[in-house]
Amino acid sequence: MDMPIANDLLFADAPSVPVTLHRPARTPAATPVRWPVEAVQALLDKPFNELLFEAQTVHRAHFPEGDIELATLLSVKTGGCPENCGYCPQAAEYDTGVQAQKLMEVDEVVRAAQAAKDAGATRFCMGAAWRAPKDRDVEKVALLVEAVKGLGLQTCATLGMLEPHHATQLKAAGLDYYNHNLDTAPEYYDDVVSTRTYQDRLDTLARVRAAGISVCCGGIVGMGEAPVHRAGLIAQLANLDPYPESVPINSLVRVPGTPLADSEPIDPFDFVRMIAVARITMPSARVRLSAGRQQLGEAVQALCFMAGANSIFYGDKLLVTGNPDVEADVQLLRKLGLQARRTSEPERCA
Ligand code: SAM
Ligand code: DTB
Ligand code: SF4
Repeated sequence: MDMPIANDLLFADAPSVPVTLHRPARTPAATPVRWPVEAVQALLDKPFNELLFEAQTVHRAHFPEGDIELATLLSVKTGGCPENCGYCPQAAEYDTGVQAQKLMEVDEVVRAAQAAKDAGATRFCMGAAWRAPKDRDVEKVALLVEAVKGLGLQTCATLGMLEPHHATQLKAAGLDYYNHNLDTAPEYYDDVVSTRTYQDRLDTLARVRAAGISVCCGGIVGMGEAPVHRAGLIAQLANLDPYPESVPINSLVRVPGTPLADSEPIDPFDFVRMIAVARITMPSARVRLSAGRQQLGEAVQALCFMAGANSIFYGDKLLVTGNPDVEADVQLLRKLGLQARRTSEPERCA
């Protein structure tokens, strides 16, 4: 079982804020924490240009210049979810106008994946609005994964909490990545969702790792969290061992009907700071500029690329909400002299 460890037990210079890191119980007390929350906070607090310079220096040392991964999302099972994530339009208990749909058939998914590939995507992520899939769900998703993999795309799925045998089955079907976000710092988690715990998320991530699937794990900002919670989220991600291969940073899409619909939007510069700090603390990860790009505008997105973002969700739709048009993204990359990654070969963290 994992134990929350108070920061003031981990660090000699105890912080003034009660922020905890959830660490596996087997972690010896003396094991140094790679990224204490204070160190992450100090990065977030740096003068903007200095932070961007540092992030870009790290980025250039780890990735080819101007290379952007295009990942396309498809909601393969939509709505009707029993969880109560305060940000999510697919939770059954919120009146958001989302029509629940059952799991899609293989041929429909293959058509969408082929279209994504033809448009230049190299990764295809299938999302399902489940708390946790049942055995029969995983069997069906395994067929989807196998078919999408057969097209030569990198495969990713996000299906909720997994049992160990589910992860093994998905790996055998050809799943390259599993997306399971920590969403925010442990301290703010209960304000956002109460139908599962932070530890539930960490357990699934450990099962995904153990099955040999690469981890895609990030979070959401703009949910009314305090700056220290943003630092706490990054510290949590960066201290995973190893840290995730993909780190989606989402800006909340405020969907009417969800409890967080009236959240104060994040200051765009603070969003760019999150990207920069993700890049510095997780140098080899694909840092994905994820949900919320429609609200960011081109100039802020350009700053995000400068800060180390090297992946985007590409396609007119996220899961149920909108995303910039493909044509607009192609133009944006062209204007900025960025190139879409062409290969679907796997990448590993250095
Ligand atoms: N049900 C599965 C789960 O929660 O892990 C998979 C699908 S869920 C929609 C995937 C992720 O989408 C969530 O963990 C959350 O980070 C992100 N997400 C959902 N609604 C969002 C919103 N309105 N704005 C930004 N990100 C959102
Ligand atoms: C992630 O971090 N963001 C994506 C993906 N992983 C699954 C989902 C964003 C969802 C935005 C709201 C919606 O369209 O449902
Ligand atoms: Fe369900 Fe996932 Fe939405 Fe939460 S984020 S309500 S688990 S679909």
